[in-house]
Amino acid sequence: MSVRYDYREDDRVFPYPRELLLRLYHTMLKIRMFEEKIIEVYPVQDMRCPVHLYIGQEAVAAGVCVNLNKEDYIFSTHRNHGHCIAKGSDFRLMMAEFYGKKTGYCKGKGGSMHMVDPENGILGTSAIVGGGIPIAVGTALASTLMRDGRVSVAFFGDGASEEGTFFESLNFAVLKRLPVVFVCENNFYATNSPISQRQPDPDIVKRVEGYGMPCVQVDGNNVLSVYEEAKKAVERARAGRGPSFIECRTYRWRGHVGPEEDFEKGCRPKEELDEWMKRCPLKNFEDFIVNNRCITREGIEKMKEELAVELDDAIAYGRSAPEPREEEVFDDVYCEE
Ligand SMILES: Cc1ncc(C[n+]2csc(CCOP(=O)(O)OP(=O)(O)O)c2C)c(N)n1
Ligand SMILES: [Mg+2]
Repeated sequence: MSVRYDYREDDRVFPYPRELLLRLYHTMLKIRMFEEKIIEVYPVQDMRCPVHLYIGQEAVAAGVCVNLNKEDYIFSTHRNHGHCIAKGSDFRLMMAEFYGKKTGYCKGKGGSMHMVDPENGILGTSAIVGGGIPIAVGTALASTLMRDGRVSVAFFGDGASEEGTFFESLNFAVLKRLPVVFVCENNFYATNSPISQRQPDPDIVKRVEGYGMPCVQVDGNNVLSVYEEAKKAVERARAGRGPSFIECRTYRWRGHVGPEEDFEKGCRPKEELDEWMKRCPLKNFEDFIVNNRCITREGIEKMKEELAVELDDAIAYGRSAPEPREEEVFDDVYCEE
């Protein structure tokens, strides 16, 4: 990290305002508890869409999105819950979508992988690996032409950084100095393939450097490191100085898809997870803010209790919401006559 954050001044943990630290923590906690709730309810089998859980990666979504305005755009992937929550999506409407209900974000037609929440700048998340990256470049081009001052952020994984669209998007964004931030969450796996078996060099940032934009690799489990780099990138984009690339090194705790762990199936070594769990983005940051007297442990417990109530309410809402009707199946579907 380039800045120190180890002492206090009044209500700041130098140089950060207390309010910012609490907001970052609260966002990560929301994401963690949302995913844990899905793990709890999923075995009942009334939530039928596939879910790709974000536990372990919370610091990336929280650290980036705190720098964005409601109007700014984000694009995400099959693993999108954290990004949507950090950008402001509503628990109830997310859960209703996951239960396939009419009041969900896509009227029950998208499920977890295909979230759309335009009010919060989420024009779409795509399960097509790498699919969101050129679309973010497209909205950034639109923002430049319309001078609307918006920034676009593309979140994607290490696997997506191996798609052709990724490289084409980087080139065009640099060429046109577009207000876009590329955030690659390198969790070292694309489904069950480790990056060591896919790339001669696991540093994604090195492959991007030649495109001529600021590129940085950060500890994706340290929310303040992510925050600092994202802040610079967003400011740069907003000032019309072009795109940036951030590689966030992190790790997903659950299997690629579904609520279970995948170690017993032989997908990855358990020791690897154990190492990453010691670097839990939430727990470590919680200790940091408590030790710096931003909040007490009781204050944290209160936050957790409030979120637990909200999540129970969202599950009840999702379960009891009306089903879409059969005659609505082609509504909002665009096709040539
Ligand atoms: C174009 C395309 N190719 C393959 C797939 C199948 N697929 C779904 S997720 C995934 C892995 C993606 O890995 P990564 O980008 O690292 O994201 P992560 O799951 O680690 O978050 C693959 C290959 C797909 N959905 N789309
Ligand atoms: Mg990955």
